[in-house]
Amino acid sequence: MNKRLSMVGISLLIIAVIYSACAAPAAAPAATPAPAESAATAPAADQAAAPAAQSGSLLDTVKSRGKIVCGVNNQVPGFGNVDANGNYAGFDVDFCKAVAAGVLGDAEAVEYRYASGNDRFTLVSTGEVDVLFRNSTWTLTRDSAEVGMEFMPVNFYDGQGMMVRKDSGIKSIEDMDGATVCVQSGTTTELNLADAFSQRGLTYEPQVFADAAATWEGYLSGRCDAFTTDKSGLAAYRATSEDPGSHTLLEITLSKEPLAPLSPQSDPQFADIVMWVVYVMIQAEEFGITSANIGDFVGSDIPEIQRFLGQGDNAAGSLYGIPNDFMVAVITQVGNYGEVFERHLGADTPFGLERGLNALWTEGGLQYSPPFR
Ligand SMILES: N[C@@H](CCC(=O)N[C@@H](CS)C(=O)NCC(=O)O)C(=O)O
Repeated sequence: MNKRLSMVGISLLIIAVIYSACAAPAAAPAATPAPAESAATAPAADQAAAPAAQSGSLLDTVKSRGKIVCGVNNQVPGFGNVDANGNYAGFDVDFCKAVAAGVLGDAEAVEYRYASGNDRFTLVSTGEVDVLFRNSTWTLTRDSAEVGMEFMPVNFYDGQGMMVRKDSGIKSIEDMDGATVCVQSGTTTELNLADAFSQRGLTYEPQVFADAAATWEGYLSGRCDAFTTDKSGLAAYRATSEDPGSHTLLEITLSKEPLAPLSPQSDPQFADIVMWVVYVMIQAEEFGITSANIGDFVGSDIPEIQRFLGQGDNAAGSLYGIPNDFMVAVITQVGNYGEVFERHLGADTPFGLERGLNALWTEGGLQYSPPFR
């Protein structure tokens, strides 16, 4: 990525100032006025722990620890959730596994850490997690050096939606003047909501909660006329609700929500590794390489495939301090992008999401990998 700054000390100092200036503990549930722009980027005051001491590279730390620490959601079925067996599972969780497979050769070598809406960025900037895969929107302010995080390629293109009860009679935002809306703190959602109503000259009353489950409960219990978040989150909550047919999504997308992984800005090499692991999954789908058929490709005599899989004397993973053929472990143990999408979100899941913007560029979508050359 571009911002290879070596100003870690300065950045951490600035972060410390942000912490003390933006003490906004998340109390749930509590109605609040429209949020300030800084709300989504400011690390929560209760997370102002000293940065984790890191000597050497993050890659060295991960190798000697023998696992990666991956920040994830545990409240969004399909993306990041704890399954009936107590295991983390979902689309984002599989990307944690892919990084572990690529770096350590073992997709299970992951320590999961729940990252809430309010503490997720602090966990990254202080190095408490090596990487964060948690439906987090890439924005200018979040990406700034002051916050100390590096965004990697978008693994899910999303947009904000609005859910209402079918019998409410609400058909559009214009029908919502004076409505009460359940929304989660520390999110872009909260900020976009304020924009959506003010741009239309409408009023609304936000009911702000600290996590997704409480926000959803607030809506279900009738405290709000509507529930707003990323459309992926709305699909997840509606599909797993008791009566999915009683809720409807307004036909509007309020924002762009490019959801992307993050890692500490202090270690560009590790950020690059995460980036190329994501691209491996996208490129593998473009080549038609899956977890089931990768054996047919490993010995290929096609130069492009040899380069992609780090075969022969092609330098690949070795340039980053990981196994030259790290892609083989990623694809074998986790699968390509399309496999992961279908496994957790596709037609055979309760969510039945279409690929849409998340189709490959060759299929009219936005998922595109730079060349492995
Ligand atoms: N993409 C938006 C919203 C992400 C978000 O936090 N969504 C909520 C509602 S689905 C969520 O995941 N909550 C989970 C939690 O609180 O643990 C952002 O980055 O701010």
